[in-house]
Amino acid sequence: MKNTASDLTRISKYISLILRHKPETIGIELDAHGWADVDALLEGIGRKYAIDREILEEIVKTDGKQRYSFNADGTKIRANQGHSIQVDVELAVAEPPETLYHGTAERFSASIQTKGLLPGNRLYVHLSTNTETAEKVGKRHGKPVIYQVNAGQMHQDGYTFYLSANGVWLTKTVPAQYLKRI
Ligand code: HQG
Repeated sequence: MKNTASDLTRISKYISLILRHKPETIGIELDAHGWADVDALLEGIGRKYAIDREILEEIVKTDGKQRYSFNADGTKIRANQGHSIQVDVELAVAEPPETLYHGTAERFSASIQTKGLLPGNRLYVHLSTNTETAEKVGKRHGKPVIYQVNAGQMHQDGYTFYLSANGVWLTKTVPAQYLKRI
């Protein structure tokens, strides 16, 4: 039986859970750089969904946010960013644009205004280069609110920024003084 587009989305969400947060769900481990063995992943997912190498390759290739990468010989796979578990995906340190954006929900704004942006369960705070993306991210949590991040000033002040393989800007925290609600 062929997977429909919504089956593929469901499998992709399951892959995100495994590769970013809970590899133990299917009894596998990630290495220090976040890599999982492709055969072990296929076997583990196969207990729940119809999947083979070809389907996995299609999911990786068509993923809207390019969330996953294979290693050079295709034996391993990892998520490019978004982890809550301690892995080092060899993020590239990069000079950020002057302004970045973070979308969140209204109900978090009082806390953000005083504490700044904190990574929560994830390893980093996620930032985007445009307000459209920030708005979409914010909507996942409730009534969206967008913060403008003075990334240029943060960079000047010595904060480190990373650009993930799929174009997400990441930094450890954003103190409140660099934030402006727009
Ligand atoms: C909020 C998706 C209270 C923060 C997206 C966010 C993204 C605070 C929530 C990626 C806070 C954490 C990540 C503070 C931050 N007080 N709340 N001081 N500081 N928060 O899901 O950024 O589709 O862990 O604003 O596209 O929403 O999964 O982070 O609302 O890039 O690939 O705490 O996930 O990508 O929520 O989303 P999350 P996020 P994928």
